[in-house]
Amino acid sequence: MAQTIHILNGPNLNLLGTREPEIYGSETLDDLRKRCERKADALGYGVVFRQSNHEGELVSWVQDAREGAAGLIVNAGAFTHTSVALLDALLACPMPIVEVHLSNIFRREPFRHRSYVSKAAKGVICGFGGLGYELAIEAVAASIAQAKAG
Ligand code: CA2
Repeated sequence: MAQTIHILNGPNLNLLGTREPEIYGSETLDDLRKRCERKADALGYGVVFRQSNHEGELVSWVQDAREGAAGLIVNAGAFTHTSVALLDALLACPMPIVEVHLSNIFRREPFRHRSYVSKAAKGVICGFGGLGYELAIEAVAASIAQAKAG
């Protein structure tokens, strides 16, 4: 069975494609899911793709990922900038973690410049819209291959 990459999306990302296309693009979350599934499949991975507006649910899903995921991609939405609980859950994960944001958070308001997630991430991709998720899958796959090679 294919190894899986878990992709977790935080609050309000279910609204993608309905508002603020100039910041977040015009793709819906379902478009992003399909994009991720195609990319992961091409690299030999399965995908678990989830979104929640609730911090505790995201924490539980990070804990689920500890059990079986080969890699983890997180767009924690606004919780990126606030959640120590999410950071603590991520720090307990042994697999490669890549943080992704659709927008370039460093070109935006100062409160978006700080990320708690980054401390647990191997790397961060931001500002490339939906393409960033595909880049994150490539980065996770490369990190897994690198770890296997020793
Ligand atoms: O750029 C990103 O991916 C963000 O994680 C998106 C979050 C924001 O709080 C972060 O600072 C950066 C917000 C997602 C909200 O998405 C919406 C999409 C369409 C309409 C309304 C909200």
